[in-house]
Amino acid sequence: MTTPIEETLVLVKPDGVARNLTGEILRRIEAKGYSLVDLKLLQADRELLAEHYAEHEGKPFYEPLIEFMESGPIVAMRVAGNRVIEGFRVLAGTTDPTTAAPGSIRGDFGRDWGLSVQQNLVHGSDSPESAARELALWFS
Ligand code: RTP
Ligand code: MG
Repeated sequence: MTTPIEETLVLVKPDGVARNLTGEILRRIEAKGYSLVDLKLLQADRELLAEHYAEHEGKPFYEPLIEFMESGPIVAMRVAGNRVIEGFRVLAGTTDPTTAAPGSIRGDFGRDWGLSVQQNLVHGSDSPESAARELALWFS
């Protein structure tokens, strides 16, 4: 039985782009065997970010998160591979960089800036439904 190849949305957040980590993040994705299907550098506007983070509207970290995501360019990638949605989240590590496992992107490069945990370098879709929704949003 064959499993259909999945696609996920990966974002290198403004902190990752500013710290010149885009290449390192892409290297890890490719080294794992996933394929880059599409990529762009963009300045996200509030409308796009509000749609992207709609599930977090009303939470205390929502406004600072949107402001951070608007603060500089983002690299958006469409990445394909077998179980890539789950696999990229393992590559990324847990949300909080302080406790993310060494060997993961957030574990190896994430810093606690004392600003909650917004600046954690990357985003990856968390389910097939999120991936479909987010890919349509960022690569329409
Ligand atoms: P992401 O969506 O960015 O891949 O991260 P995630 O699934 O690991 O985390 P999620 O719960 O979806 O939160 C989205 C982003 O919001 C920021 N955040 N801040 N308590 C806080 O201050 C807090 N919690 C979450 C992070 O940037 C997180 O990645
Ligand atoms: Mg999430």
